[in-house]
Amino acid sequence: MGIISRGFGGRRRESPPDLPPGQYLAHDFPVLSAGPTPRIPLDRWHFTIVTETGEKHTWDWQQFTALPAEEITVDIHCVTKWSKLGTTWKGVAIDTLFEEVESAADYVMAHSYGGYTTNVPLEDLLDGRAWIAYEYDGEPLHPEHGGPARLLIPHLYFWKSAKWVDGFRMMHEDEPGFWEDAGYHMYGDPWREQRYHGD
Ligand SMILES: Nc1nc2c(c(=O)[nH]1)N[C@H]1C(S)=C(S)[C@@H](COP(=O)(O)O)O[C@H]1N2
Ligand SMILES: [Mo]
Repeated sequence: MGIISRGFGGRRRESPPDLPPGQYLAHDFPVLSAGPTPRIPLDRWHFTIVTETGEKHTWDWQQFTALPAEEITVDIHCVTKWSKLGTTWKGVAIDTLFEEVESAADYVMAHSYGGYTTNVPLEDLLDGRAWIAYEYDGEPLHPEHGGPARLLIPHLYFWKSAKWVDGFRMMHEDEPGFWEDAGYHMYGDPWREQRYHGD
């Protein structure tokens, strides 16, 4: 078999160490949306946190983009098995929003324009682990990828990163969002391959 060079047929295919189990590298940026892309004019955009006591904190676009923002470079992992390494974003850390919000609840339901929802423990949104991103790759976030602004929680499967996000509802108990209610995992850690309920 001398005509087959080493490394072509002779080696097991190994996934790169920075890919969670079962994932492959995507070189484009797939669009995954469960419905039509909502178009939200910036002068009508709002983001609202409703606490467990019913208190509301709202930012309009001007107030939101006046908050301190960060450049973020992270890997993202979709449950349909594509991953994208080193994506770059600009956004506001969720920590920054919670400097203005008093809450004793442990869970968040993220809500989006268009009706999508997804649940996340509050602690997973804090300590610099999640953002509301409004730029991707140096450009305003494209509507198909969730613009004007989307949640970005890179350490969980990407369905948790709600596109067109418009608010959080604080909850004492964990409740399923859109995909979680359809059988996907309540938490969704890609490194533990928590794809579906029961994984
Ligand atoms: N509002 C909303 N957010 C969403 C979705 C959706 O259908 N609606 N799909 C989720 C899923 S399953 C994935 S993989 C990512 C896809 O983001 P992208 O289209 O920017 O790649 O968005 C997540 N956020
Ligand atoms: Mo996904």
